[in-house]
Amino acid sequence: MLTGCTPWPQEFAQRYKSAGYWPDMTLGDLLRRSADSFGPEIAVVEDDRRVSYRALDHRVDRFAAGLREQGINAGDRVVVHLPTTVEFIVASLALFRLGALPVFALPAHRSTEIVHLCRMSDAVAYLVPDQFQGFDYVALARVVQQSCPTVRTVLVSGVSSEYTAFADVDADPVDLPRPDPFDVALFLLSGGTTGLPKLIPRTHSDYIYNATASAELCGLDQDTRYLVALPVAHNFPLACPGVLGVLATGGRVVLTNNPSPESAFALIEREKVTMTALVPPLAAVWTEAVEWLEHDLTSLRLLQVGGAKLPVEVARRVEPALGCRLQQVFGMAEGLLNYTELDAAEDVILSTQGRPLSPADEIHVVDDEDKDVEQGAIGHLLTRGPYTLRGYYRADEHNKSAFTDDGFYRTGDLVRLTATGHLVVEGRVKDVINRGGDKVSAEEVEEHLAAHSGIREAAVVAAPDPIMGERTCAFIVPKEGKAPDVRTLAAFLSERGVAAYKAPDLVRVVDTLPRTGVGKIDKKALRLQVSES
Ligand code: OOB
Repeated sequence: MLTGCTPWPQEFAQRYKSAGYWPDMTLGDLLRRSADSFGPEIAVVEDDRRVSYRALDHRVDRFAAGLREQGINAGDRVVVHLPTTVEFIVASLALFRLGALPVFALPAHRSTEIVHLCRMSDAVAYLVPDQFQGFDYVALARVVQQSCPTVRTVLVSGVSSEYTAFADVDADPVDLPRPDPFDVALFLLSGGTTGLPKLIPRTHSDYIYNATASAELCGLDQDTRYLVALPVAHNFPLACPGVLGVLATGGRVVLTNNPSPESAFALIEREKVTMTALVPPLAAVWTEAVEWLEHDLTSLRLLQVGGAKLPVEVARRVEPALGCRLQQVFGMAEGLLNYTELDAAEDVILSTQGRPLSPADEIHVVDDEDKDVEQGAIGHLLTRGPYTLRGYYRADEHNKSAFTDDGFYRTGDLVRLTATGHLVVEGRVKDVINRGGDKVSAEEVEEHLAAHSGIREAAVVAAPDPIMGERTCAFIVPKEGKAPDVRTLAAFLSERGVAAYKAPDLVRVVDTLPRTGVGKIDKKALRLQVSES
């Protein structure tokens, strides 16, 4: 396995293979198999573009050959920073076929995050759009290349006079050595526990299982029309079952970068979309928008909601408003996925976050000493299984505390297990703010704030929010003079090249921060302060 990654112990690998969880297949093979079975069918729709399975397969072969001409080889890491487009799908599948490893960044990421990802992965290439939502990604690429000497190649989806455009990443298909299905195929980003995001290695085989087992559970078939409404580089729309699950089954993927009800409802009507995946704030907006928007949503059969806790009042509105079934999804880029079953009892669908996807998923709900709590009590969720990582990439020190000695991943989530074996998420211990599905590491934001000339000390906690679930609240001890406000801090973080969603939503100016007995900042006390006001 790729150095810097922790393989599953032999005995587990053997077991997962012989029990059929790990197919002897690469993500490149997966598309080839679908192209052979569903060739002329439409695989992907984006605006007026309709790409068949056969055409997608050809384009991926040509792009893979083109990447090789650009000097990108098997084992190389490539930071992929593309919005939800056909090009994202082509580039990713071509990298899989080549055996080069995409590192999937989110469109909102900026120089600080991208430089970190390039350095962590020693990326040799960086893939960007020319521009997206008013932001110049080519200018960003220049900055990234200056800071990361390993990044030899920048490829631009769209127009570029400076770098090679995707249209020129095109060569006659060549025979490429097949990557090892049991080796790492891609890197996802952790929601952040401490500081900057960690890289999560996923193998071809484990990720195929992730997508295809999810596809089966969600009842995907050739008639599925899946709307990608969340950024496609995120695990949820990518593989839960998402794009990869649909492409494995012969259904159709419909792409959009605009999940607003105005735009998405029109697409659902036009493309007869049967399912999609949303985060809770979007699900809430959609259920309200049906009151003023008149679109035919009768094709919609399933709405998946996950990424953050879905309030039960919103859950209740889904079926009557949108005329489709709700599925709660409690997942993580690290692996473990929990789904409510399509035929689960109503109270299970409304008030739990589902059950582990795989019979081979092992979970424990434990106390602070790692002892199992009584059935039904709240505890820390630990998990291991055929598609859950055994270690973050190049993070030996962090791995010591993120995993138990016997390889269970400490999710940082507080859960309880119901009598039916479903999980209810009750909170978390990791120092992360879950801003409607976007994860913000408190420590990361605190480090940026501490660099502001007007701030002596800062602590960041989650503030409850009726729409987002949580928002980011910064407690600030100012130096002499006027303390910076929300707008000043947003501008400051933006100047530092930090994604906009990490800027504090609220600022509280205080004289001192409360401390615990051992002198650490007392975040519990701070959380209490924000929730009481
Ligand atoms: C998904 O993945 P990540 O990696 O962005 O975030 C994982 C974390 C979980 O550990 C948990 O804290 C939170 O997000 N979370 C939920 C949740 N789904 C995720 N908390 C409460 N209720 C839920 N339904 O967020 C993700 C990955 C794959 C599928 C769906 C979501």
